[in-house]
Amino acid sequence: MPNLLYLNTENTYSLPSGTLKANIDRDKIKTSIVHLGVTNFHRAHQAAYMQELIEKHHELNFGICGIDLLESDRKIYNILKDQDGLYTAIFKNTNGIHEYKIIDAIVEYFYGPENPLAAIERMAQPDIKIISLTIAEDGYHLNEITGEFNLTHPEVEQDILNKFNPKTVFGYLTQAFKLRKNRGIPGCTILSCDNIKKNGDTIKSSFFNYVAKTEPSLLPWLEQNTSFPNSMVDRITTVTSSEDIELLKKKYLIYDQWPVVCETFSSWIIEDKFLFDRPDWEKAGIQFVKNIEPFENMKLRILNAGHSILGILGTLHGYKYVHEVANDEDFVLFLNAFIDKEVANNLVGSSEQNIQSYKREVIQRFKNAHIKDRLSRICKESSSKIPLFILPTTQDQLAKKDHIENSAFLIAAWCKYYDGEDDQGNTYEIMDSLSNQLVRAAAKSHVKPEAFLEVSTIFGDLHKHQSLVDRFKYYTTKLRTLTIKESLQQLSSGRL
Ligand code: CS2
Repeated sequence: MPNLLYLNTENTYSLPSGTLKANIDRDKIKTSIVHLGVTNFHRAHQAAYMQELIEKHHELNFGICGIDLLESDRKIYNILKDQDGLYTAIFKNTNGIHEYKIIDAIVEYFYGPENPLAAIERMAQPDIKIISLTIAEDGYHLNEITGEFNLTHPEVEQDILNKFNPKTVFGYLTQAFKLRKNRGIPGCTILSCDNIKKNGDTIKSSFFNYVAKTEPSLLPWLEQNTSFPNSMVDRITTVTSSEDIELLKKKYLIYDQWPVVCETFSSWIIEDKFLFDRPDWEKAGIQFVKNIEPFENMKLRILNAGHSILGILGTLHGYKYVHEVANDEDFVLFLNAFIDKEVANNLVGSSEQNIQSYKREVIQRFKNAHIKDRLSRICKESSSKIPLFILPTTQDQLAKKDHIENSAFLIAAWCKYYDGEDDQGNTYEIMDSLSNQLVRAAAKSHVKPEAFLEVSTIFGDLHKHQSLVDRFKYYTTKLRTLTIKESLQQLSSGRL
């Protein structure tokens, strides 16, 4: 291929003007945000919002310093270092129209596993006003049943022993804030951007629990010098494929080693309780509210739950992508029924009209064939997702002695998912840190169906609700004799 440009600052000067790269003097961007966990989602969401402020409103005071904490982040760290923090965001809408933009917002980057003290030192510098994070559901080390911080998680225990070589976000935060306090530097805002209910309150409680155990004398200062807004984040961001990399080479002659691919839709709603300055995010369409609960409940219980439902049921059929399942009426009927009969009456603070229009919009977004969102991405770490996205609905319904058929069917389907074979006779990979336990429970359920519901780290005491157990047992047995499509068809026509 002729004259390929490797993406880095110098080479962007050779790009024809008016194409992907805005005309910005990156040296003028000052860092004020540290972001922990430079995931695809962060690159497509928060960094893209910052890009808009930089490009359209000349906001140069809130550049991002990305810090990766996991061994598995080595690849993105190396690439960002190589590309001077630059990467391309590819926005794909439902009509197949793609927009491309080189994102300048990440101006510094550190890699914790290589040099934890350098990362901690950067977090402790006075120019940092916000520490935001996307560490995924399992990064919070919550006990799935109680929702409390799990101080006995092996990584947490390891951090308690090795303060200066932490692995968890809590170990890093503790050391950074200790430095800030000792040096007389003010604290800052910690902004969780993960799909967790009350994500700000959750990170605060986990962090403070960790500090109470490791550095109790720091707690009173932290109480005064930190703030943890809750937020709701939303943009479907897929796993980048080699075709996307090739597309950029072909269309723009750019070699970007890891572009990010997402839908055009984006939303971010935050509680406005920042300790010091924050960017004028309103200018980029971010909404600030007093109470996040109605927004986050709707997002987690409709969109994320909907994803998990299509992910599990679709995988059982043999589909590979979200849009394939979302365009199959048998599956969409089930999703609609779950939302209408079980989710909707637990969404306190949202009108029926809002719920219905949000649901329709979400299903439309799922139908986007151009982003090619893989079911394997959705099903990855389901053991952290189902307890956050689906089971709260089941619990609410049980408490009200209301409809639980769809929950019971879905949990039964999730059990069958761990058999590892789809209805076309193909096997699929199960990527879950609890897969050993869940595969074993699913195997047992062939003889004793309720064995799956008895995995208490996931289901708590759900196995004590006889109405759920009965329906779960019934569906588990049926699902093992019928295909998922047959089961869904029989369920919707009242024959199951
Ligand atoms: C998905 C989310 O991981 C999942 O299961 O539901 O990543 C989803 O795509 C985002 O939350 C969309 O905002």
